[in-house]
Amino acid sequence: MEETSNKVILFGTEASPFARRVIWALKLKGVDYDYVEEDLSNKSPALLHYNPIHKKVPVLVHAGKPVAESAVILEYIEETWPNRTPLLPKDPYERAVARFWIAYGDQKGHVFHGFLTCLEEGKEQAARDVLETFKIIQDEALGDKKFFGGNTLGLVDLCFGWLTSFEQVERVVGVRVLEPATLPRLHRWTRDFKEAPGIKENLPDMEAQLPELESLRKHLVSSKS
Ligand SMILES: N[C@@H](CCC(=O)N[C@@H](CS)C(=O)NCC(=O)O)C(=O)O
Repeated sequence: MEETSNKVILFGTEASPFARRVIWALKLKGVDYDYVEEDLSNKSPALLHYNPIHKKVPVLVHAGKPVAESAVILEYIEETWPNRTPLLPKDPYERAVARFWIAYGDQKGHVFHGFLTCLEEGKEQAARDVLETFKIIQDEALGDKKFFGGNTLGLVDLCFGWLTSFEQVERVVGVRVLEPATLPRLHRWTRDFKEAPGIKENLPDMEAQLPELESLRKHLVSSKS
């Protein structure tokens, strides 16, 4: 029965930036879905069944069929519900540019991970590396536009949406990087993004995640040294 219905189910966690992108896309598109909050220390049989390769969230199940990997899920959502709040430009070249920046952000995951897990002596270098990446995102991807695609939100914004929680990461690490003085346009974008309809009502409660983020940093740092 479930296999043939058009039911949409999302497996995620509150703190996952990858799952959050998908939540925002579904909300902006007005797609009804059931949400399953996973415990990543005790993954459900359903998650392991639907994502046997990576065993990670998010997974979107539509009409009984699973789609994994957040960037792939976003494209699937855009192609399945193209007319409800388009999230990719119509022009093929502009679509290619959007895909380039989504891939760029994901390829730079190690820089952000390096910041979260830096040891005391590596803090300055880790902060410089993040700043350099943020500058590229600000100057080359965002430019003078309000959002990455222009005046309205798109998939690139959703993929960089986790930057709105970077302040909590900075607090846990003890260094500030994304500040108005150094990155004025990217900082302004984080404020506009947080205020945008569809996003504002669906932001993660990152203050509540602070203790978890603290212990994640401690765990990652201790397994490094
Ligand atoms: N490339 C994946 C990354 C997903 C990912 O790293 N998910 C994390 C949570 S933020 C996870 O499920 N981790 C569980 C694990 O690694 O076992 C995507 O874009 O969906």
